[in-house]
Amino acid sequence: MSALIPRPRLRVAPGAVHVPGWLTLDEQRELVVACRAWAMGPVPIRHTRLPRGGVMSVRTVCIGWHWQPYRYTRTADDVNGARVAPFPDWMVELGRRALVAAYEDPAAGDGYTPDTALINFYDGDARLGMHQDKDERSDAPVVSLTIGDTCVFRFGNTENRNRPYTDLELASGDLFVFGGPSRFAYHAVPKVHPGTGDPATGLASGRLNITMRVTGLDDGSRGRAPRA
Ligand SMILES: O=C(O)CCC(=O)C(=O)O
Repeated sequence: MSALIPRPRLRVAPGAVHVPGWLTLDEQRELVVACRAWAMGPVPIRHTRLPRGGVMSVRTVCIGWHWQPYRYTRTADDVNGARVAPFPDWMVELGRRALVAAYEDPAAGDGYTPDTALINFYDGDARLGMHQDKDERSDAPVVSLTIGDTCVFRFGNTENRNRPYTDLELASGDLFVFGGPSRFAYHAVPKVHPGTGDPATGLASGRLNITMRVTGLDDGSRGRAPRA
């Protein structure tokens, strides 16, 4: 008989915390249903085109605000011009609960109001290179949720794409939060392990990742703006 090896909660760097198995199976199922609907529209999930002509291997759909390199807009001008689906209140609540769990502080979620989420789908070959999440005007934490296949998640430093970095595995139901001194750390997904997810989540294959963020934008704002 095989025993499940418990995976401990890990503070990877100041402000960066991995909480394994945070989402229940029911929560994962509900998120899969919601993400599947968002992937259909009003803006369909797509491979993001990069300014130099490359195409990302990950497929992405956004809610709240649409991200394209390297700005947020309400309408998906690089896809079909439609306004993205609104960011639901239940997801704001989920984001707040995530901060409480990650920082083990009942007040950690107070005032946290994420207004965008990038929903990434990785098939077995998809990867994401080292990058910073820096198109937001806010330094509020990023809340990242994994459903489906396990991946290698590389969490680096705030200076450059190189070492030092830590490689860890994010499995279905895991939460990863990066805020505070780690908010602008470089990070990447160099590998997904196909076939490691549990189809009971509703995801037969691949990896779903949801990153909630605070853009710091309002409807009067467009494009990249310097952080305060
Ligand atoms: O898939 C992940 O775990 C990371 C996603 C990410 O880095 C991003 O959307 O910017």
